Amino acid sequence: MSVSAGIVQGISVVTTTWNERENIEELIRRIRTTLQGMPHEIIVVDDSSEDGTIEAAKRFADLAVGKNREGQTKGLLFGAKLAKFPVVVTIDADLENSPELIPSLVEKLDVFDLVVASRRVVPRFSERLASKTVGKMVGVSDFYSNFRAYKKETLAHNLRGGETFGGELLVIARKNGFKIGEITYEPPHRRSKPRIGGTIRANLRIMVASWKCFFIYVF
Ligand SMILES: Nc1nc2c(ncn2[C@@H]2O[C@H](COP(=O)(O)OP(=O)(O)OP(=O)(O)O)[C@@H](O)[C@H]2O)c(=O)[nH]1
Ligand SMILES: [Mg+2]
Repeated sequence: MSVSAGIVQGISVVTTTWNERENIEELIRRIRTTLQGMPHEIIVVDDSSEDGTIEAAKRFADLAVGKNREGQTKGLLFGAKLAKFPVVVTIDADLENSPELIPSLVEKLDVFDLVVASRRVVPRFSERLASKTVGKMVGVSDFYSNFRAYKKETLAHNLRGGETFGGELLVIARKNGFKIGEITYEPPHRRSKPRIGGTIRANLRIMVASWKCFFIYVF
């Protein structure tokens, strides 16, 4: 991995889970293979999954913590606060974010404070709308991609909106003047049953989240 040693003394990879037992072992194995030779830790924040995700995570992760279900934003922040390295990578647990891209993401922290891995095609209507509005404001084409590398100091200490898809972390970093960059990637096929809800429910929830993010950005 050709990341300058000054920036990367180690990487804390944080994932949040809700019923991801079938994916967590493979996710962790692929992260470890990608980061072998580089100091790293893997932190799983589980929102009270009913399928035994936490037990599986405890076997493979460096740290696996369970808590009440509060959504991805709070989960990622909760995990980031436990991180021991100065670089925090956040990644979905559903294998739609290829762990093999972590080095390319982290490399860009040479230039930026926060780097987003944006999908080349954003699937949902509500996500495309968000990317054209709040996404434009913060400068990323995939506003709700939580496959990101953060310098630890860019992570918000206090949340304001109660938004649950990770958008607020991006907005607060931008408001605090941090430089945000992106890489783009071709994601694998999406699974048929996303944990955040079916088409109508997910689109509605995402649109509400986008309004919250817009207001947080403006006020
Ligand atoms: N902490 C926490 N994580 C969640 C919750 N809901 C989903 N997640 C996790 O967030 C990640 C993304 O969830 P998905 O349901 O795949 O949502 P998505 O990636 O926006 O949707 P798709 O693109 O259709 O996969 C996965 O790692 C989930 O396990 C939740 O309520 N709390
Ligand atoms: Mg997903």
